[in-house]
Amino acid sequence: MKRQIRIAAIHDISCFGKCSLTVALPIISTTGIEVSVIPTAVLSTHTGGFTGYTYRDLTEDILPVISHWDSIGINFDAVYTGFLGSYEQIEIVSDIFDHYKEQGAFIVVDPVMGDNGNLYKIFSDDFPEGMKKLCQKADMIIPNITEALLLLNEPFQEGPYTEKYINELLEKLASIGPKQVVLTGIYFDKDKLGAASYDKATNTISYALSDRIEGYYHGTGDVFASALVAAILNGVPLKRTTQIAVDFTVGSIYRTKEAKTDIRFGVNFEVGLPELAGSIHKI
Ligand code: PXL
Repeated sequence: MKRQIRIAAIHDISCFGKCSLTVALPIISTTGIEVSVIPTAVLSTHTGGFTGYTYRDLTEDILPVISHWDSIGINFDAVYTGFLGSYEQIEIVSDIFDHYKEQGAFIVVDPVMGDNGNLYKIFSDDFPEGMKKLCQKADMIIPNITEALLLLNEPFQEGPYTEKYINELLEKLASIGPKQVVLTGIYFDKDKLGAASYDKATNTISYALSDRIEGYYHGTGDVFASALVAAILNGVPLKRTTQIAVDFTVGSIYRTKEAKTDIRFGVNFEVGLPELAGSIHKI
């Protein structure tokens, strides 16, 4: 059997509400990849729409975890980061990137910062600048439109978008540093919604669109990014990877809408896991 791919996922654990590590672990593991985790904080729920959640910051534990791993000779094929709780955590993660890049790890940053034109309330105004520094070190970044415009320090634009606008955004994002950019939340008309990908090496842009399902569902960015990371590390080409991640996310939203689940509770991605694994290993 081939050597198993191993990644380190650095996100918070929101104990209820299906996002960050509670989606990254099952989604990536189901595709045959080993996932080690560095929890950056433990919250009773995510911060989107709940009040009164607990928040235990784990910043002080991050570097000791890495030191222990080093002492037993653990290395990684990739490092995947999402929600980070503070500017200080960004700086620590930046050093972790340097450490694992030296060992040849592929670095993926989902610059989780906001949605619908707004920076999440818990972040200070300098947070996007810090996230941009992380993106400079990444091989791949996965922003939504809000996060892309925060990274580029440009005002939020409502869609529908033109291809020209999206293509320019992709190129500007790639000029920050990453070789591959996947931009979510793009639409050219009101019926279809999806993601665009850009591969700097081949100068290729492609779109992966699906029927739009009305409504905002929490955690879909993490579901999408985790499926994307799973497929790309399993060797699926970027264009197909993006379509797989779109289809998996849309299926998850569809089931959740049908069940009339509270939108804060996260989406039913679990039922789609066998199909995700199948579509990744079919190639
Ligand atoms: O889904 C992104 C995310 C992850 N973790 C926490 C969050 C959010 C978005 O609000 O609050 C704690």
